Amino acid sequence: MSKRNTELIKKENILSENKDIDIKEDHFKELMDIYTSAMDKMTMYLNEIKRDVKKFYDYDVIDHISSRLKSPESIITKMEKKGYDLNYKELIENIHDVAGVRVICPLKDDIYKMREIISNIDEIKILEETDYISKPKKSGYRSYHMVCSVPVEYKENILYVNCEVQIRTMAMDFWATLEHRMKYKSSVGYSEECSKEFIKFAKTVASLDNKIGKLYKKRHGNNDIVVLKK
Ligand code: 0O2
Repeated sequence: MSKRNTELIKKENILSENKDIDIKEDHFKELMDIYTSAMDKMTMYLNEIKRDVKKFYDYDVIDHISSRLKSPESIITKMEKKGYDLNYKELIENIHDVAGVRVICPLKDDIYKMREIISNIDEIKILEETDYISKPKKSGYRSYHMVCSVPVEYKENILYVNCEVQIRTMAMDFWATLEHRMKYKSSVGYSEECSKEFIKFAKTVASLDNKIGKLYKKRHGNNDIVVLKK
């Protein structure tokens, strides 16, 4: 359990320890507002990075940024699937992707540059990192995931709120978006054969990312972006 997350629980009596979740009540909406603020704050930092790198290096390390708040149904489904009690304490402590921000980069190397830049932002604490690029999921899914703790002003307090940042290339995003729609979150059953097809597509995408990366380096050299302290 992150210490920062505990602060979110303690400071807010709305999130009293074992109160059961009711997605229709104001407590839940208030909590979602807090997560929305974290998501917006993270997006703001990322937009600043995008702008600064463009300004100083004339380089687009980020193609685009998107964000989403996990739907109440998806939160409950995930908690049930993972066997958590449906109360606020369990939600805040264990579900790290309620606030989610996605960073889409042109090249695979950009992902690791972004990771470094994000970890140098003083206000942000990295709680967890998963490199699904060097170690893809069984499905073929590739992305770099970071669970960040983001400071958010709330009723004259500073709360530290978790926000998941997913960093991936445009090619990885193409695969993940379609696989998410067609298979990962689809209610339509998928055959073993189709799953194997998706794994093959993921390998094609990975190879494409590597080839484009090599070609870029050959023509433009390394992009030595010096990590700026924010
Ligand atoms: P939503 O609410 O639909 O946007 P998990 O491994 O999923 O049981 P965990 O430990 O939270 O749970 O994993 P992680 O690393 O946070 O991954 C969860 C998110 O990663 C998913 O969010 C997807 O966005 C993405 N993801 C993970 N695996 C796959 C995959 O096989 N295919 C695709 N397309 N995306 C994946 P949700 O659940 O979609 O959240």
